[in-house]
Amino acid sequence: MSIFDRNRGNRLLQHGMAATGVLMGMIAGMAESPASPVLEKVIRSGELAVVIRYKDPAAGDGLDHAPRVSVLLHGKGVAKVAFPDDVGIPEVFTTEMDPLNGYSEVVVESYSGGAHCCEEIVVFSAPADGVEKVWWKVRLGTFDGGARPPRDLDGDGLSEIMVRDDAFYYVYGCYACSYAPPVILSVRGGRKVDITRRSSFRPVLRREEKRIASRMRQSMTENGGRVENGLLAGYVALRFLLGEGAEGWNFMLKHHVRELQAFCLVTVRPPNPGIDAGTAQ
Ligand SMILES: [Ca+2]
Repeated sequence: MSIFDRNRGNRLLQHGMAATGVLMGMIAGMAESPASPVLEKVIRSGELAVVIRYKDPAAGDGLDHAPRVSVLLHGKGVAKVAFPDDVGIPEVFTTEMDPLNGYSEVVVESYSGGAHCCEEIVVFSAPADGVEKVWWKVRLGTFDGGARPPRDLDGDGLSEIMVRDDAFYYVYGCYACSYAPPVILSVRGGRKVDITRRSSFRPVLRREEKRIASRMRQSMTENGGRVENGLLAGYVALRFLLGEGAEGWNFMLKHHVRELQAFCLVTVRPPNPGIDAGTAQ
């Protein structure tokens, strides 16, 4: 080994020892870091109290603690849920969704972090036949995007939650060039119900139709009179929801892009045996 190599070797050794020292210091520091406190937020609504327990997401161990939500009626616990895979503070809404019991529903929404997915939505609902019983925990599912506060979409005094049919993303086109039709959800008697097709929501679907029609006109301008297939698929589904599936299907036949758009697609299971599915790239 030359003098240069020996010096270089000594420098590397010194750097290595220094780095090891820093690493050991970091480990010691981590070991000495006190656990961050579990924080508590209480939301009161009439006879209900909703307790949210979480850690500050910015704390060193903030992501190691599953956020938890408990519902108390007259001070007694009637429902609880934990989100072991999620981060941050769950959002809570109390609102009337199911007219068959005497209490507001408690809607809890928790986010997993990451792009697009997932917002998990859980609804707690009182059984109609007993005020002190354990409440039903109705899982509406996990959805693309952020929180969706429940709203009364048809003016009947009951709130609904509008999500999107995420199955339409990445199947016929990339995320940004796809349209996912709406799904309007509620709860009845402890069960999740899809009430999108109710006549009272037709104005909501018509507004959606106008919105997607505008996007499709822009797509036709950019694609020589053709509409991106990711938009068309959701549009056809929306027309089916309106009871106008044949019209939507015929529009698709006239305007779809003939060539396979393989960018960012995913493999999907065919809805019926014997029908070919799209292919992933
Ligand atoms: Ca309503």
